[in-house]
Amino acid sequence: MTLYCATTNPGKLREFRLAAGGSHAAIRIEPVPGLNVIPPPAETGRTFRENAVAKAIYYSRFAPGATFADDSGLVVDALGGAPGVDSAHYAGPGATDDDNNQLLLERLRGIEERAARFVSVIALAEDGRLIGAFEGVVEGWILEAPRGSNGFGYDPLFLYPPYGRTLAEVSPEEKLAVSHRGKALRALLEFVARLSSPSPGARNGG
Ligand code: ITT
Repeated sequence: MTLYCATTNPGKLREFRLAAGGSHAAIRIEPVPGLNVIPPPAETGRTFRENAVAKAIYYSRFAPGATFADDSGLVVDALGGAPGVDSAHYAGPGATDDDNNQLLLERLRGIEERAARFVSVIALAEDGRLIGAFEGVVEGWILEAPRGSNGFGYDPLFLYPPYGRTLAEVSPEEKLAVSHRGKALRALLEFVARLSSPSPGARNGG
């Protein structure tokens, strides 16, 4: 079956496709048709869940089948949870990943307590109705300078302690195995696989 993916972020799309190509190869992930000409919805929610649900419901009206959206970001304890739902535009409208990373380093200058986590909520909707929402979290530590060139966003500053490397220094497969998005997406794919396989009762004719 095909799941339509509503993201304008190429880094997210690469990770979704990589995940679907693994243990759930029967589920294809395609971008929502014409996504680049659909006006994006305002992301006004105060939580990742609110924004993910709003995006999935909105974009599902433009897609021919079940559609999912991810709302995600970086939560830094010492900054009271910032950048949080503002992660994509932390340094202002039109900010690049570099701009956001620079601002994060400035805000954390001189601060020793640098615990942080990435959070992803993936919501699934069809025809404007919510079907489910799935959350994933990965705990880490913000470095004082970027390391690595894989991934996207805040990955070069996000040390994943069990690897001893940032998420920009590991392979896409290594990132997906432990990341917030990998966890949320695996929950989504397992949910969809269960929905689309016949129940044991139905298989036995009962
Ligand atoms: P869509 O809404 O179109 O999916 P977006 O990039 O605007 O794209 P969000 O509003 O969810 O998506 O913002 C997510 C931001 O959080 C993203 O732009 C990065 O700055 C950061 N982020 C999320 N996941 C990340 C990851 O795996 N690695 C690094 N940064 C991440």
